This record gives sequence, C-alpha cells and structure tokens, in this order.
Amino acid sequence: MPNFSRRHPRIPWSRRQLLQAGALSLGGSAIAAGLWQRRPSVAAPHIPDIEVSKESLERNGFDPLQIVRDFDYGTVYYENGRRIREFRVEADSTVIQLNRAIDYVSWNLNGRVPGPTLRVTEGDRVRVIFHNADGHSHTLHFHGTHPEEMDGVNPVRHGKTQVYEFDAQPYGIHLYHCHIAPVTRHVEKGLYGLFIVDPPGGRPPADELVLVMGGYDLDNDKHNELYVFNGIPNVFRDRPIPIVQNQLVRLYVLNMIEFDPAVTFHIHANFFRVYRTGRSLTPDEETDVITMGTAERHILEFAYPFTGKYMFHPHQDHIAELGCMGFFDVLSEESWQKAN
Ligand SMILES: [Cu+2]
Repeated sequence: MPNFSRRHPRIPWSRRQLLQAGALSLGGSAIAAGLWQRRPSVAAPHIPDIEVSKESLERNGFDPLQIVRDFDYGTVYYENGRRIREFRVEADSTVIQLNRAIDYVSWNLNGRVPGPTLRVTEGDRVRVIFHNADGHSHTLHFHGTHPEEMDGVNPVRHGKTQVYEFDAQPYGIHLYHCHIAPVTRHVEKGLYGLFIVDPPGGRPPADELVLVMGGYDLDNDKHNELYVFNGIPNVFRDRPIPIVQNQLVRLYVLNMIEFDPAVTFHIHANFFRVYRTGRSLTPDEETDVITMGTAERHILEFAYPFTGKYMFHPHQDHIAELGCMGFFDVLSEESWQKAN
C-alpha cells in the first residue's frame, strides 16, 4: 500500500532560484490578463457526494495527486558510451473505485491510470521491457520516431514479454498507449501514459506537473459516463494541487479522452504560454483555453500572481461536470514552507 503521508509534493524551486534562472517573467502578463473571477464559470458538479476517500485511493493502489509530480527516468546504463534508459512496464487488470458508487475494472500499466510518466532526453536509447500479465492481449505503441518493428501494433499475449527499443527522438511531449483493436476500449480502460523527451539542454527550472485527461465508458456504449484528470473523477476538485505564488509552473497536459472528438483545457484567472507538443523552446502562443484532439498534448507554462484556489477544466462544461474538474491551490511561499 502506498504511504500517502509521505507523498507530499517535493519542495519546489525557490523564487530566488527561479529568478536566478531567468524563469520568472510571466507575472506581468498574468496580472494584465485580468481574469479574476468572483464566481466559477462552471456550475458545481451535479453528481452527488461521490468523492473518493483516502481509503479508496489506497485500495486503488495509486494516488492521482502523487502522479502529478511523479516522473520515471528508468534505470540508466551505459553501453559503448551510449546512455540507455530501461523501463519496466506491466499491463494488468485491477478494480478501481471511481467514486463511492462505482467500482470499475481498469486495464492499466504498473497498477495506475495513467501509466507511468516515462522521461528521457533526446538521443537516449530507450528500452521498455513490457510484460503483459493481463488476460487480454495488449501492446505499447509509442509516439515519436522509430522503426516499424518498434511501433507496438503487434499483440503481446497474456504472460508474454516484449522489448521495445529505439532512440528517443524528437524532443517534445509524447505519449504511449495500447494499440489493440478496439483501441477505443483499450485506451478508455486506462492503457496510456506520457512519454516526455527532454531537449538535450533541458528546460529552465520550474515546478513540473502532469495532468492526463481521460474518459470512462462504463457501459460500453461508446459514450463516456465519467471524465478524469489522472485516473479518478473530481479528485483535484476535492484535493486541490498545491502550487506556489509567482513560481513558474510547467504543466504537461495530454488528452486521452476517447469518443469525444476534442476537448479544451482552461485555467481560471490566468493565461498560459503554449509549447505545442513541446516541440519548441519558445512559446507558440499565449491564451487561457486550448483545444486538444485525442492524443494531442502540450506544455503549458504559467505563474499565479495571487494566492487562492483556481479551477482548471475542459470548457466543454458537461465534461467538467462529469469529473474532469480540479483546482490549483496557490500558496504564498511562506504558507508552502509551513505546509511542508
Ligand atoms: Cu490493450
């Protein structure tokens, strides 16, 4: 069982460190955005009293809040002067409690939805040892550039192991997911995750967060009944993500919602800079709502000039009302230090 008491987010970069690194430049534009809202633009979710208890999260075996700052860099080896990052990923089925009323059989990777956030640097050799402990056949199909035999579309049957090995390229924020038909079913049930390829020189220091949007089609009718950030509905509505005032946040956001052609991602009371697919070191645009088709993902950077609790959600408000809803809890540096 995970020990939740130890799973507070790490102490982020101090404001001084960020200033030194030149990473704090957003405050002015964020204030200028002037989007302070006295009332939330989205009505309170209409599903009554369905929050997941701490006990349920422990039973599920993963905590969405812990996933927010959990990056798997693999085991590092050097072969012929080449850096190898080796990952172990196992597919299986587990029952997860989505809320007080609903248990759901998820198909997942390393016991969690989304699967582990695999993180490498461009040019690394990536070796993923994929074991399928589930009764159904599954695969891992990575986005990025690689040869055909590493494309992850050939079934890995129950009890079998497949090694996927390729060079990490190009840098950006990518993903992996199962590619067994019907892919909608295999993805909807939880077989997906982020694959971050850092640029060779890295990015400026920031408090880095992961949010993966998903949907659950509970009755197999090709419509989602519940929506989530990091696997569980409304979990960040009930337990906001703590961040620090005026500190640069780098958000890695992925849309893995099947059946809905596209969703948006919106944050309250602020603007963010968009690095589309993470394929650039300079922002492509600045906005407060961005449209993402399935499998689209972006890096969003922002800093909150005011303390307080601020919503984030898709602006398809019915999707937000069905579980894809969260808050950032913006703390002063002083209260952050006290809380940690
Ligand atoms: Cu699958």
